[in-house]
Amino acid sequence: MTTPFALDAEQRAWCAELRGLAAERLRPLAERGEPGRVNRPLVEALGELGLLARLFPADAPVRAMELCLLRESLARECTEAETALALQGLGAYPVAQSGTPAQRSRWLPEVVAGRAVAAFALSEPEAGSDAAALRLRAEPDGDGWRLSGGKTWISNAPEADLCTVFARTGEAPGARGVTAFLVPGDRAGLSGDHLDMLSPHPIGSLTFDAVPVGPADVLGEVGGGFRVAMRTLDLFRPSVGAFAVGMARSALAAAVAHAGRRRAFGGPLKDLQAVSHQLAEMATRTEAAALLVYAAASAYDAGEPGIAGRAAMAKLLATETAQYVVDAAVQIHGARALQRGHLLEHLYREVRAPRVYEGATEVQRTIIAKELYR
Ligand code: COS
Repeated sequence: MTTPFALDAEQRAWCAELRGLAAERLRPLAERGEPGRVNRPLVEALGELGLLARLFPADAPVRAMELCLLRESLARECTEAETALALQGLGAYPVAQSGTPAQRSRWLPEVVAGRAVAAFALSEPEAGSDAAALRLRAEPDGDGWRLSGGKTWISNAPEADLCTVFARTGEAPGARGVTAFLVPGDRAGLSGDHLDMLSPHPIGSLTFDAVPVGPADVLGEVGGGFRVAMRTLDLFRPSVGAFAVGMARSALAAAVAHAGRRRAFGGPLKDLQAVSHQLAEMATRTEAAALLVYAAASAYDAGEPGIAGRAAMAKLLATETAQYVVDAAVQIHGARALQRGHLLEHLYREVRAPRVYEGATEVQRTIIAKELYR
């Protein structure tokens, strides 16, 4: 039986299989990709290996626990593969969640095959944490609208084949006037640029120059877009935590191996209590983060109440924990971990962004506090 407290034998075997696939099949493809650009062979491999199909099963809802185990396991061996999978999920989940049968049948099989690359376009230059302040205009035009304005820090932009775009359709203030649209990447008037980040990542900005959208492009209801975004984030936030747990486990394993091998002051580093206690703390906090992630994901799948708060707690604790664990692993390794190309040098750059994206740590605290007073 699956409990939030322990993975069952089948889950553990699947995680081991995923780590093997990540190390042997996906890592070589990731290494051949161009940093900062969508790696299409990698996304296609996620399709061919059936991993995207596990994310979007044909006749069943998306399972948070499945998503978390995928992300944690891939992250252990190949963060690029993890991220490519996660972005397909984030960009296309609003279609799975709120799309019409026509939208779903047009796009989901392509996403699952790894042939269509998806993006989730919520953030704007003037609206990040305060997502309801978004300004992208959807101005009425015939029976549809024209989108004008910009989005930024959009993963997979500007190369994505389909974008879930949140725009302001009405005069209603804040969250009320927002509508979600499914915009194909080749729609006239849509362009964009790449952004260069601390850790190379396919990410960019989108510019909308009177991009036409019609009723058939609406995801969910007109004026209901903010809920589409928030419900998507409720599913994905625990899984950002799972990504962080995967990185923490990888850093911890490297630190344990190094401290067992490296000699200083007449013995292995692990015999220094300063080091062994640090490893013990890293292991304990990683385990706590993993348990909170599994608990939030299990609660999501069981349809329990208070999901937004539990998702926020899981993301908050796991991403902050991973930052600590990776930093501590660097300290145990010393200068070698700072050398370009070292696993920990990579993780040190990679671990920073999850504390910011899909709601910064401070936003998660706001969500948790709001639920305390609900
Ligand atoms: N599920 C369903 N509906 C939700 C929801 C959820 N999890 N969270 C909020 N809503 C609804 C509310 O019920 C409310 O609807 P009504 O007006 O009908 O009552 C509406 O959305 C607005 O909610 P709220 O007032 O809580 O919104 P705020 O403007 O205060 O913003 C936060 C809430 C801060 C949580 C939101 O702006 C946020 O998540 N910010 C971070 C954005 C982010 O993660 N960006 C990353 C993009 S992807 S990298």
